[in-house]
Amino acid sequence: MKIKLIDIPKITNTKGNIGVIENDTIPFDVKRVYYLFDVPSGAKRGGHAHKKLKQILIAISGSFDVVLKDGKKKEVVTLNRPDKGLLIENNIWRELENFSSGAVCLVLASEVYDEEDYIRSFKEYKTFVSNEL
Ligand code: T46
Repeated sequence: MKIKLIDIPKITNTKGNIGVIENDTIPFDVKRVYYLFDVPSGAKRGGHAHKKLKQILIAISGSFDVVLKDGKKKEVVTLNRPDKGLLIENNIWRELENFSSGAVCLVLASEVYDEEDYIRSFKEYKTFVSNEL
């Protein structure tokens, strides 16, 4: 599985930095932005795949691990920098865990929220991707 980390352009300054995301920074048009915050210690998020949705995850603050599965392989990516975005394509299973205290996960999404786009059972996901191949 190819892990795609996107460099988010930044404007650095001794008074603090600015990260800037514009149309050409990411490979899709953003239709929704949401963020995970106040995640309790030990909590796990995700545990699903999307049929169509693509997303970029950014650790705006703190850190967390993203476990990615494509039905064959598993990869773990630690996000801990606000200038790196992890691209998660459609049809990829994801789990988020090991959130640090105060971690904030910003998500840029290619689609509006649609529960019909979720595959929330790993068994169903395995069947779905094997039919896609
Ligand atoms: C993902 C990871 C990183 C909405 O109504 N609108 C929204 O835009 C979102 C994201 C969620 N919801 C509702 C759906 C559920 O009733 O909020 C509830 C919790 O959602 P979920 O269990 O999907 O949350 P996470 O943190 O496990 O997953 C979310 C995204 O849903 C998912 O696409 O990749 O963050």
